[in-house]
Amino acid sequence: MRTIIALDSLKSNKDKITSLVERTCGLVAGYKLGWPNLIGTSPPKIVEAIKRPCPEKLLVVDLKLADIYYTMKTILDEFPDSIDAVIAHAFVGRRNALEELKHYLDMRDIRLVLVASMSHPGSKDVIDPCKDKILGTTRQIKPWGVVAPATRPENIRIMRRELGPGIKILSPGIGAQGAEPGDALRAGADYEIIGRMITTSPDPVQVLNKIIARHKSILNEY
Ligand code: O7M
Repeated sequence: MRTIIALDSLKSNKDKITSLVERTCGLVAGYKLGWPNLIGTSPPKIVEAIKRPCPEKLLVVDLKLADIYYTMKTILDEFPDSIDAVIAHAFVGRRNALEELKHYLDMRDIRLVLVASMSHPGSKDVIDPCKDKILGTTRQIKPWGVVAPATRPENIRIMRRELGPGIKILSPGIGAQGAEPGDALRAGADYEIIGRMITTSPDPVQVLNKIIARHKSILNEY
């Protein structure tokens, strides 16, 4: 299972989230919860809406943290230990930020994922030109994973080559943003983060089955 469903379009509607999770739990690697799901509710409630029906799959909390350590920790203290991974921006750097964040998450047995490159064209303006510094910071922090875009598979190839096989690559940009399911896996990603293509479909299970068939055929090629 290589798909992580981004739940954004369901906002903080716990019934809709639980219903989608119940139908798709056996077909995915996990779920990604973001700010659109958290506004107007409390973190434990929305986490429970996913973890109760599907406790064994990854729950990635995408806060795109980009702050001093104290503030990042204060936000994360609101989340239960049942979350599996947290996403932060790599560009905040190590000292009084990612180093302490990694230590804090290690203590809670929660994995860290750093944003290394983004799927939208604006990533080329500021983030991508800092690639070498982002890679250097990533090597020092040793997160569980990084985010790199399916819309620019060459960036996934660079991350895989530079970071080696030990770091997971999570890749968004499929469907609504233009890349095809399997594009990121073919470039070396471990997981594809897919949102609207699944969550706004009248038949999410059928869409997922097609994605799984595509993933299988691509993984068989390699
Ligand atoms: O498939 P979509 O476009 O409906 O959703 C994509 C999800 O991936 C959505 O939750 C975005 O916030 C997220 N995302 C990107 O689209 N681009 C990025 O560069 C990074 C992310 C992301 O998940 O960062 C952690």
